[in-house]
Amino acid sequence: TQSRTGWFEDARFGMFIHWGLYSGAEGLWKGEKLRYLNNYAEWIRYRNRISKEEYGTLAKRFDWEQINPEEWVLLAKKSGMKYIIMTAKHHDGVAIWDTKIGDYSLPKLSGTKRDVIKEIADACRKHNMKLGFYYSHWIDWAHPYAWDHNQELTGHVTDAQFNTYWQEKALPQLQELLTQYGDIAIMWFDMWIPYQQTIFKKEQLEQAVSLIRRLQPQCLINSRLGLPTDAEYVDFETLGDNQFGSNYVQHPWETPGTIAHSWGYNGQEQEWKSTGQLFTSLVGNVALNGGFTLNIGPRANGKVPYESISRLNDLGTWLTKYGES
Ligand code: JFZ
Repeated sequence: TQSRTGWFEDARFGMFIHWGLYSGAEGLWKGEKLRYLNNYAEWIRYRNRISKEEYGTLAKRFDWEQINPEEWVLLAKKSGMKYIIMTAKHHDGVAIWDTKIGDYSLPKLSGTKRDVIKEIADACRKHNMKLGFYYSHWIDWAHPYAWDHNQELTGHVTDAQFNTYWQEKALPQLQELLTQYGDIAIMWFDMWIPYQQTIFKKEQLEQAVSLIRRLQPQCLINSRLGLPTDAEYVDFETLGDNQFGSNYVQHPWETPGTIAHSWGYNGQEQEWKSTGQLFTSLVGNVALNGGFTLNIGPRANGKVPYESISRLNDLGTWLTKYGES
């Protein structure tokens, strides 16, 4: 097909990468496990009530000698995946790239000149892999005026304050991501309830859409931006996590899923899905016209856990043997 979504409808299988300051915590804070069992390692700042400053010290745990984003791209290729979605900013509010908007970025906190977003963009170009970014537009625990669920880290936020965050941090950062790294195939947002139930105004979300359409006309936008799924600016729907589709759906869709339970690296991880379960999600989704975005959570040294690699190898072996390419 010639439509914007044509390649995505053919792709079916992509890699999600959750990698950020939380990867350095490994699901443990000062010897204390992630509070509340069953919660995600990338939520540790929130769960364990860590201050912004202390959380920033996790940047010292990154091993820049070893970190090599090209390895992630090669792993995706070998696994039969057709796109990668990389966390550029997760709920912790930390920019992985060298943002000019504030000092709370991985490069500045860890005192490196490296920009992993640039490196993964270059590697994707080199290996003919589509690249998308995860950007947490709603929740941002680093900005005093952004959203924080129960507002335990940032306090109560008014509409006017939230708009300050939106205009002064979120939109300018999106602009950076859309202008500094070449072609961006997907912007993957993460607000899993309709905007009417949130602090967002429709106009604010439309500003994000206009920005993306103006700067990257081919870039796809997922439904978790928060606008109605049938709206013309939603290119594909993101169904619930780890969930297979249950009905044939006409429009493009995917589900994100993790190989483990956490999305970010968790040294305490106890729940690894079997290769069979992962196959079931992939094939089940594809049979219902959907796709599967399967997550890895590399460590702070960039290495992908063995449990993930072995499962991806199994998937890739089958796909290259029986798949189209
Ligand atoms: C969200 C994030 O909070 C999480 O850290 C991760 O990035 C994941 C991909 O997205 O978590 C969700 C969002 C929606 C559901 C479950 C977890 N859901 O709809 O079931």
